[in-house]
Amino acid sequence: MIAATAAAPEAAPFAAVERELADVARVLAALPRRISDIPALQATRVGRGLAVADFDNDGNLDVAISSVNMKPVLLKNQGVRAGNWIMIRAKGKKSNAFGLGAAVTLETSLGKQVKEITNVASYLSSNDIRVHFGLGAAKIIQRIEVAWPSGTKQVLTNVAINQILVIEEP
Ligand SMILES: [Ca+2]
Repeated sequence: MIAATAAAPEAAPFAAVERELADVARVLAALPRRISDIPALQATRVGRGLAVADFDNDGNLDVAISSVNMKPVLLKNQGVRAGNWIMIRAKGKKSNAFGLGAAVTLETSLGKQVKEITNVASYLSSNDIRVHFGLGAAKIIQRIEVAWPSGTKQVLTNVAINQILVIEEP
């Protein structure tokens, strides 16, 4: 007879994504009822480029839109912040100066997130070269690993939240 053993609980692979989606839902719930209620979006325009960046370094991502024959629009995100955050600016030495192509893996008590540093955006636009992570209710970042394009791996531990962190390639 084979004794039954309790299976180890599987880590919820999408728990971090579900938490991030819940954060987005909370932010959306705080927005005006319809997107067309936002004054800056009431004008008819032929939009071309769109770039996402934290223009005022407050931890909320903002949006800039360029249009044909019209002044560009900057939509400053003044919504309710649903949680903690960190933004990371990678400075390469052996790799490119902006760290483009580096993979950043971040671990908190709420789970793991991975993002690539890229500035790819829409037509003739460039997003913030700093990578933004939403952290929800996490109070500290237990581990950050940067896999640089050069092949170098760098690890930081016990990193403070709600900051813009510059990480230089060793
Ligand atoms: Ca902002």
